Amino acid sequence: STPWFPRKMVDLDTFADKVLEMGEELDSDHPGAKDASYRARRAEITMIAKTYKTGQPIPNIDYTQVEIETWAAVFDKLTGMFPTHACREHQHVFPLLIQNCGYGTHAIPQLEVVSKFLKDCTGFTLRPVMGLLTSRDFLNGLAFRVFHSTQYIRHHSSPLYTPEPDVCHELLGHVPLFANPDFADFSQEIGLASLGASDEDIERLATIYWFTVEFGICRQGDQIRAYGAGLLSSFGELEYCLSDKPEIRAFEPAKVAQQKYPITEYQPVYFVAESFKDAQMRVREFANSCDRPFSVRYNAYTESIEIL
Ligand code: H2B
Ligand code: FE
Repeated sequence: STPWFPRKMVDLDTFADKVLEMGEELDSDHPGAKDASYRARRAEITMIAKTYKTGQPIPNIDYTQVEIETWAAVFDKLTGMFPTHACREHQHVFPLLIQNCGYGTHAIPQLEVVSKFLKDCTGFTLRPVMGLLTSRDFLNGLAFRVFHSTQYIRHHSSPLYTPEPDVCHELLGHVPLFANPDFADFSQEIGLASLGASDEDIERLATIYWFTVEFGICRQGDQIRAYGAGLLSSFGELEYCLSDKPEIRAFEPAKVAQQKYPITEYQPVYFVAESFKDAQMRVREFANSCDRPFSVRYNAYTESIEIL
């Protein structure tokens, strides 16, 4: 039988309190685990995600000076590398985010402003989330052009490290790409394939997501550049991924889906996309090979899924 899946945008409201780990408690190896005031601050911020409902504006956060300094440290390091390491789509959008969304060293951009900007560019919107969702829930959101975004920031003790997504990762890594129409189509394609998919197919799609949206690299003329958010938000791995150390293979979804990967170390293997359009067509082909007794289409007028 087909697993339940969201049919309407409002169905995403049911994901809010289904977070995996680190929603409210932190792992013992998290840099903020022993800092009671950090944990209290997080609880305050994740409250927004816990009670958020479709269609509401995302409340702004009054970020503290310490939080802004953490952001500034990450922002400075990464923006210094973007011109030589980020793909052209990321570089095209970044100045627009500075102009329109308050990107800069002196403030952490607000999700509501960024969400409105993305909506104008590609129809993508952000939804605040308390922590990690299951792969199924997270990918299902993409079918609606909804990206679940954390709103809290990493612990100030190690600004260049985080074991989980935080606003730096979302805003500097993911957001610029979701403003690109081809990348938005590509991401939604993975989301649509995940609706009602078997657990095995969810695992395969999550692996494809990992090697593209998180750790993807792409060919750009005679160069290779990063487009994955895990790379674009990691000072160390952004340098490493374009060095001669890792292995680089062509992006073929059926093969990518089988690839094992570490989550706490740099990736030993990356897959290079020829373009987002090409990657989207390949994922669509892959999705057609998955066993699902129906196909789906997103109706943007009604914000709902049609079953074909
Ligand atoms: N949840 C959240 N909140 N952010 C993510 O980036 C994320 C997630 N990634 N759940 C998912 C899992 C990803 O690793 C794949 C789809 O499993
Ligand atoms: Fe991410």
